[in-house]
Amino acid sequence: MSRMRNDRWFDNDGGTGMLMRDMITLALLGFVAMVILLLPHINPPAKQAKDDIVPPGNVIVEITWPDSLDIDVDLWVEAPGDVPVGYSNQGGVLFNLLRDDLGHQGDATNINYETAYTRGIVPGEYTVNVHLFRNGANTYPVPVIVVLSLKSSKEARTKQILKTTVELHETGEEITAFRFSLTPEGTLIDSSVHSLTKKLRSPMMGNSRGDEPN
Ligand SMILES: [Ca+2]
Ligand SMILES: [Ca+2]
Repeated sequence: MSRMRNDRWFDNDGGTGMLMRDMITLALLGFVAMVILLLPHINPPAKQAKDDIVPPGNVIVEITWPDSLDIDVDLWVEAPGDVPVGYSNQGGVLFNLLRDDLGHQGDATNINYETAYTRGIVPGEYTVNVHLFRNGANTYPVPVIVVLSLKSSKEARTKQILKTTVELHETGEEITAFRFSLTPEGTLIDSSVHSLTKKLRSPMMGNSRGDEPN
């Protein structure tokens, strides 16, 4: 009788089975704890990669010119029914200029880059101009690469649709890089693209940052 009670309450293998169960339980708890600790780190890389490819804006215009040159080029854009947007008027109804790049002045890096973008798309004709404000490098001509990208809806991917290079030959020169029309759905009308000159800067602006005529 006494032997039966012992068999009931105590392992017959001298405690080895209980030890194994404890070790397995501890291993499982350790594994679960490790998974819980790692969970926050599993998804962010994919999410971050997705965020990285979504620039702001729906109609995006970018200009670049040689980083090595201390030259102040200006981007001027005009949306349908809106006022021209450039260094002296950096926000319209549709377009915003992100920053007036002054060449090497006031830059933390030597990048020479200006960008303007819309919030939303309205149908009609858009104009993109570049203007040579100051040439501290005294090097001519100044090549300026102009790129137009479109993001036709919140869900759509941003696509580069136009690219050209224009050359500026003197201070004060303003060149129309391209004019183009978009449909209400935000689609480029291929036959609408041309570069007939349309001045966007006011003739009264002169060539000073204070918008005073020379
Ligand atoms: Ca500029
Ligand atoms: Ca710069």
